[in-house]
Amino acid sequence: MALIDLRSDTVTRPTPAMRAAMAAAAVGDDVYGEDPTTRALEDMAARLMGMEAALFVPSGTMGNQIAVACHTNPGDEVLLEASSHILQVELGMMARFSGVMPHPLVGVDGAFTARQVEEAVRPDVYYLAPTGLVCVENTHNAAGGTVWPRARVEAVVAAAHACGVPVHVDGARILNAQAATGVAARELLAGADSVMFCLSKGLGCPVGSLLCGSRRFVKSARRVRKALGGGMRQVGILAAAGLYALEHHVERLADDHVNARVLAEELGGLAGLRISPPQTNIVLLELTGDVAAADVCARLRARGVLASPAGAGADRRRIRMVTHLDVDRASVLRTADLVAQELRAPGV
Ligand code: TLP
Repeated sequence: MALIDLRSDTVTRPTPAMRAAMAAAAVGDDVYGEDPTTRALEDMAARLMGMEAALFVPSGTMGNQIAVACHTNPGDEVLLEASSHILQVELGMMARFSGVMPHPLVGVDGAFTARQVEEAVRPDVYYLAPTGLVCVENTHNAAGGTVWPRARVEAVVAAAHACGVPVHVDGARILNAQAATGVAARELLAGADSVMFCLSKGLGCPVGSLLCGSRRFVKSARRVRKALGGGMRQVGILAAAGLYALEHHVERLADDHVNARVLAEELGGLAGLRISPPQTNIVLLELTGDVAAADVCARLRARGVLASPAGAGADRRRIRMVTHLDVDRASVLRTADLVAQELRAPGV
């Protein structure tokens, strides 16, 4: 039985053409700055994001945490959305590694407002922790792959900058936001100071993310990456996958969005399920009956479909399904069919 893996867009495997590009990559020692393929990827990423420079990092988590470390001083507060990846799924590393304190803002569909930023930034009073950074997550994972409208990012950036506070964008899936809106990623950043985006999600690479910002920022980011043990040597093998993906896998992200919409539409009428139309490639299924997400996921697994329970608590009622390169229309239709069967099954 061929598995349909909808747990995440991180599960993609490199295509034969991507593997061929990796095998053919020119390499050198990147810690000496001598890996031409990595240089080419970093240049391309910086151009794509409208930034001066970029740094190849092993993961989105490392990219985000380096950004937090470079933008802040220990003791600072960081304004970020309450269910954001940096706060919820990065092991509390902002506190442990950078010594900063999260100041969560509750957003709607993962987006907070400029007003919330203005109200949360600490005044310059000697006994208050200074606000060191604002983080925006676009698309917002836990909210269901929702897109921050450009105007909202622009207003948040303006509010932060008016207080002298930089803005970092966790753009793990910013190219999905680009595909969904038709607005270039560099425009969606709306003057933010740094962005991290992932190659190993919808773009289908085996490893890697890019952290982009000013030349000065990337210079300090490179030092922090090395301090974390993230200096890599003949990493052009991986960078070649990134170059290949940026050339061949960006446009097709729109296909994943169509598949996500089809999945949501097919499931739409089912009793016991509530679904909002997905904006990008993440579909959140909310179970309205008495059944736990883990039970439904276990039943689906037995029938060859992998999906993840989402949200907080042991009796979670939400299931996340993510479309990607390795999921075609037929798989999505089969999934919808199996979910319908399982929700109608006795005991559900
Ligand atoms: N997200 C993963 C899991 O960690 C939840 C997933 O399957 O969606 N920012 C955002 C918005 C992310 O969704 C992720 C990964 C990261 C950062 C971290 O990237 P990695 O996994 O490369 O460290």
